[in-house]
Amino acid sequence: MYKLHAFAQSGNAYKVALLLQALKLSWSPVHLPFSEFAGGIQRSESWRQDVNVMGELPVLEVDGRRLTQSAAIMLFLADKHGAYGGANADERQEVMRWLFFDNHKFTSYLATLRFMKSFLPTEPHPEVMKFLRGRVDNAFGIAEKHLSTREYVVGSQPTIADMSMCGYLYYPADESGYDIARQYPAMAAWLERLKGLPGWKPPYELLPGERVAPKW
Ligand SMILES: N[C@@H](CCC(=O)N[C@@H](CS)C(=O)NCC(=O)O)C(=O)O
Repeated sequence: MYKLHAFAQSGNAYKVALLLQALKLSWSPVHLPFSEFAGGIQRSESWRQDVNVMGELPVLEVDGRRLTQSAAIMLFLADKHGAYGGANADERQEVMRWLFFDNHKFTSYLATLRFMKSFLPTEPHPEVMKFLRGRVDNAFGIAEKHLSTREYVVGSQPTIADMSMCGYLYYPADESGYDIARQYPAMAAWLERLKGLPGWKPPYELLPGERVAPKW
């Protein structure tokens, strides 16, 4: 039985939950309430010592170990269960390439922008938001072009690269300000295809915790 430390607002935790579902594994969430996360509990010395020295979710508990970093967790699960890691060595290399792109450029700017727009206690500075939108537009443009000629990010079947890149894309449009269905048709079609993954559910149904109305 896997235990996933998570809350519904965490797209990074959602990535791992999607893979656990797709692999049809038995798992249960360990809920960190979003109010505690927003209050910064993950930055405390005790939380870092007890849960994750990097001060982040997701954390996956398995066989007495605590695995962290969604991409590393997904690579571990794909290897262990022999699925979604790419059909051969070339695809595996491509999966890694897109995972790194996702973590550095695709998820990170989008997640930061969404967090600032929806959850910051004080109104974010317009210039900061403009900068982040520029970075997101750039990353989305790359994904849109890539997906306009193919069904999945790597190869002809879904992989963990898809599950990583879609992690923040099923949240309601008002949380990030991006309406993907309207603005990015190839990405929108790809997101519809990924709903066919075994056990797929949107984040607020798959992970524990309530929606919080966007603040800004
Ligand atoms: N690269 C990490 C990013 C994890 C991450 O940033 N998680 C957020 C929650 S979605 C977090 O715990 N942030 C804590 C903080 O920045 O203080 C991953 O993919 O697991």
